[in-house]
Amino acid sequence: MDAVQQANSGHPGTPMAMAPVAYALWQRHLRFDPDDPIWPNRDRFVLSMGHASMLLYSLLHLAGVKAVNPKYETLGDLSVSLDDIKRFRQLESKCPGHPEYRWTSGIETTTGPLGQGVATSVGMAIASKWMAAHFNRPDFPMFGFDVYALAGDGCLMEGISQEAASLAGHLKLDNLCWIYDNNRITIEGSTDLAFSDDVATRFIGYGWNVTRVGDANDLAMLDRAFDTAKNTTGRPTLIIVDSHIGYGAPHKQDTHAAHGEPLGEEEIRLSKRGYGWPEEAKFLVPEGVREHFASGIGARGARLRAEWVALFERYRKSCPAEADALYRMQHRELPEGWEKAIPSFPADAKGLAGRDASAKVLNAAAQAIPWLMGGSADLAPSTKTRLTFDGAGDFEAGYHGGRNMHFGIREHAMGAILNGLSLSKVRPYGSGFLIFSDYGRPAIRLAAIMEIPVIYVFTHDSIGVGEDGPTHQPVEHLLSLRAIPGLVTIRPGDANEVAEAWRVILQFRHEPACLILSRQALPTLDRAKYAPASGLARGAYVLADPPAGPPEVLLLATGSEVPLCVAAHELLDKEGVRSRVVSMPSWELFDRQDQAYKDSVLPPSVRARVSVEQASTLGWERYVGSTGRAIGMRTFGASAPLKELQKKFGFEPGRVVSAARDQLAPRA
Ligand SMILES: Cc1ncc(C[n+]2csc(CCOP(=O)(O)OP(=O)(O)O)c2C)c(N)n1
Ligand SMILES: [Mg+2]
Repeated sequence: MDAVQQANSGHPGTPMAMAPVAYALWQRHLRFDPDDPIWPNRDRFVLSMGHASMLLYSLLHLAGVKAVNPKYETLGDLSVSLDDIKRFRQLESKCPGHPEYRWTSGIETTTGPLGQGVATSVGMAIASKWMAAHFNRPDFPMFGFDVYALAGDGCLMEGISQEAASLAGHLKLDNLCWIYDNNRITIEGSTDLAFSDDVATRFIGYGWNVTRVGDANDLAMLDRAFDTAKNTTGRPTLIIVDSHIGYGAPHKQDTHAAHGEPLGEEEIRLSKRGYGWPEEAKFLVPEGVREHFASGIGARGARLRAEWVALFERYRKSCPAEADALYRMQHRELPEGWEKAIPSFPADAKGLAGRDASAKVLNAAAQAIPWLMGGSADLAPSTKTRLTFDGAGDFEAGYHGGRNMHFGIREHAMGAILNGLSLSKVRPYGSGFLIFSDYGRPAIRLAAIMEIPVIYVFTHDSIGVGEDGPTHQPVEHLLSLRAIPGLVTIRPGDANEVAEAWRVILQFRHEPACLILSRQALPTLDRAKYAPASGLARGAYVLADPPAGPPEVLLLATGSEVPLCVAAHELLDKEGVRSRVVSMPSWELFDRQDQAYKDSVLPPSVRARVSVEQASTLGWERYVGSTGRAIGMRTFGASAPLKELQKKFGFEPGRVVSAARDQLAPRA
């Protein structure tokens, strides 16, 4: 109440109502050591209703959770000090408006967009099961953590939570527990306005165990519910808790006024009076409270972590290879020599599709990196992301050791689950058609905010899809992914660029990436004739130059348009026009290069420039300049065989040649 009042902004009602629920869970059940909030086998707590962030900041403070630095060390500082709480929602405070992973230690995932947290928790529960299957040995139970997520009406209304709950039930994730704050209030007022689901029946239908606590202040019943969750096997648990938003605020309890604005000084005073709390004291932590937490969650967590660390020491001796893998995985490192697995492809005019080249690279890399796992939203036969080698297996209800995930047709939940896997340090990839990246975009955006190395493989990358037509042909998607800060997009132009793209992406530790691949075959360029594909690492590189003399026109392309520009380049050469082909698979990687490199690829003196990409042209002016020419898509595509579409939309060498000539013509 005090923090929200002081910030003059925030959400007091739900932290007030949920405090006993969070208390019961943290103090009596959660296996979490405040002294080491990144201990690998800790239970996870996700505040899916991120607007109730003050609840989480209060817990982190009162439990004495320590800050972790980027080198994964705890140096003794509190993650959230009382001063941070006093500076709730202010610049640089460890208590921003919504909980932010990587910014405040002890926060397991960034939440705020409703539904993301619960869906992410499913990924964490999957990770726990997978790591148990992969690392545990007789006498060595290295993994087996539980995952708890607190969710409100909003989370349960959102489609993503329904996708995620459906999959969690199907996978029988009995290490997962969602707590539903059934306060029947959202921003506009009562849930009577828009929500009359029978939530219990719905979750029973998903295959969950459902239990109820009729009063959020009933610690004994909460205890029983958490015990039930822990003892339930073969299905996740939903605990429906009836609560009163703004509990104890005499005029605002049970109203939407308690949701998202300060209570006001007078209402706070009256609430404190009702609680038997000193009315005038602000930010008061009474004597003994911190000690109380230390003797509960603190003592339990310290004991469990010490046991785990001792176990790990013995594991290191008995199972050194597994212990090494576990350590590397936790530190986002790769196994020694993994790079040797990356194949290269011989020149081949017929070539192969981006997705087929990727299948080969992914399968090779996954054999070298045992904790690389993922799957597709029911499109693996098309995205070619299935791991096909012996022992890869499927992650299923009956077998949690498989590495092929089947997300079902649930792109949005897939995105959040990938985030949950990555936050648990498994290396995840997910795949689908580029067109459906929109269905998972909010989760992709969160991966970028959290700076976690999730990998997306998006195939069927353009009108190159052909006959499926405009509903399946991405136009604006590439640009819209490029617009997400921190997300690296790579659209390789041939099989060797695909291999180099994987090499680059797999080394990322703090950034998500989208690999954008063609459905159709692309020629594998002769790298004896053209520059090596390793240039991809710098985002853009000179692929081909005129046989003699400096280039007078630059042809910039990505993906399937690289071979198109190579063909145009050869035609121009016959006409005596000196063109340079720049393969530019990644804007983001190129933008990171120093000016000298950028100028060496795109010499500022050469203003005649043509970009070619089967996608929205928006943004290419950054590279072709205001006088350059961007060839791309300005409308939706159409349903026809690829060849006809290339003709209709003008992706033919002749068009590039004439655009290059236009660029060189003297301007009026
Ligand atoms: C995806 C998404 N849509 C909308 C919002 C804006 N929003 C924040 S809280 C909220 C109402 C949430 O209601 P509920 O989950 O019941 O929380 P309570 O009011 O009970 O705290 C809304 C619509 C959001 N954060 N995320
Ligand atoms: Mg509510």
